[in-house]
Amino acid sequence: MQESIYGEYGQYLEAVLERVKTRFEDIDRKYFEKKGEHRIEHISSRIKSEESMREKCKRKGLPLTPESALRTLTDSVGVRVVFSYVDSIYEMLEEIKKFPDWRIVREKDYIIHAKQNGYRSYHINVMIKEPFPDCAGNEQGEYMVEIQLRTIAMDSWASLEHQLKYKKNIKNEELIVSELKRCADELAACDVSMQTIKDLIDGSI
Ligand code: 0O2
Repeated sequence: MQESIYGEYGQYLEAVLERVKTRFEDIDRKYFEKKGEHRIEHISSRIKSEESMREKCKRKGLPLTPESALRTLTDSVGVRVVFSYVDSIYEMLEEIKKFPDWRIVREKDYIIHAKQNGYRSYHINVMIKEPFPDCAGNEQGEYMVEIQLRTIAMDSWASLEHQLKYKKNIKNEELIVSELKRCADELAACDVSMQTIKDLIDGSI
């Protein structure tokens, strides 16, 4: 049998993922206790499959080793946090920046700088201190996690666009690309309106 690209460290990835999810759930629970409402709508997560990680390493010209999969590439563990309102994303970011055991190594604001196809989301890649050994030889290891912060609207667009991308033999591709972009921009406008409605209800504007 082929050896795992994650080596012996693959056994810790599920625990890393669970600890990240718990961190967000705890923050949201505390927020609910204080304000009586949730900011997080839902959380989804995945460990990148062996196949997908091998393919990505090859595509990037990296050797198929745990070091490439767990340190050079930063998305072996992925957590997607979906919020009801845009402002909550930036509030959560400020909180994340204060965690003493998390260090942001890469940050991409695809909300202010949406991708050309209309994709919106805030991506951060964090290095997290964990109570497990890592492939760099540390007993108290460091693991990379990609966190995507989005609204419900951004998430629904990305899910549908992802499904459509894998459909074969698409006719009128140009039209579909421009329609998808139009939908993304309309949803972004809705996000702004929903935020304004919330702020009006809260009396903050
Ligand atoms: P999965 O299974 O979702 O993880 P890469 O593109 O991975 O070589 P990079 O710089 O890490 O390089 O990519 P980026 O743009 O920071 O983030 C990649 C991830 O963001 C993707 O993961 C998607 O989850 C999401 N994403 C980025 N662009 C789009 C897009 O145009 N549409 C959709 N639906 N999702 C997007 P993976 O690896 O594709 O898969």
